Amino acid sequence: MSVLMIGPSNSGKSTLLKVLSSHQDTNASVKKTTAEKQFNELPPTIPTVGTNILGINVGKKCVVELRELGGSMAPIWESYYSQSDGFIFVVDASNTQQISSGYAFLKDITSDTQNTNTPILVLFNKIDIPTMTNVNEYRELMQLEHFMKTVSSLSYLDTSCKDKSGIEDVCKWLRCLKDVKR
Ligand SMILES: Nc1nc2c(ncn2[C@@H]2O[C@H](COP(=O)(O)OP(=O)(O)OP(=O)(O)O)[C@@H](O)[C@H]2O)c(=O)[nH]1
Ligand SMILES: [Mg+2]
Repeated sequence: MSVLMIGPSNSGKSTLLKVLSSHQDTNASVKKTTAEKQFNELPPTIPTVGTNILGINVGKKCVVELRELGGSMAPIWESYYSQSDGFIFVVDASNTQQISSGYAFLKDITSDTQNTNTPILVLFNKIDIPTMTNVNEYRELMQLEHFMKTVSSLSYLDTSCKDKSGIEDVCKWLRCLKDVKR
């Protein structure tokens, strides 16, 4: 199974991949460094030109391949839609300047008929950063309610790669994906 991870540049997709990878290792009893444990350090990343891929074990003999495409590659995201069994769409909830591009990208994804039955998880990331606009207002401005009414397979979570909130719920969503009939 393959999940496409897309969203505006700098929203935290590569970071999330690394966090999910280490979350998986932690569950497999690989020891975390003291810095990781004590300071909630973010793993280093650079803007993605091309793709990053991570395999996540979601059950016996079942691996989900998570494929990140950088925000700068938005013009070609579409060419990966047909190979995808799910989408994780990441926005930076601390950056109100991303609301309109987030809305426009999500509209493109949901209005493409190839994606009608494909589950979409929208992540409001970086909720550890204090902002003037809270995450509920951000959702309203992005018209998420409208998307949820029109696309039944769309859900959302609030996440932080820094303090790891929501990360286990992302893993749960990935585990449930294998049971979804498309
Ligand atoms: N505070 C905070 N910073 C984050 C979080 N997630 C990512 N970042 C930071 O956001 C910046 C961009 O992260 P990336 O993961 O490279 O962003 P990206 O979405 O992969 O960007 P592109 O590949 O260019 O599309 C980095 O400085 C990260 O450390 C988070 O949850 N909280
Ligand atoms: Mg990236």
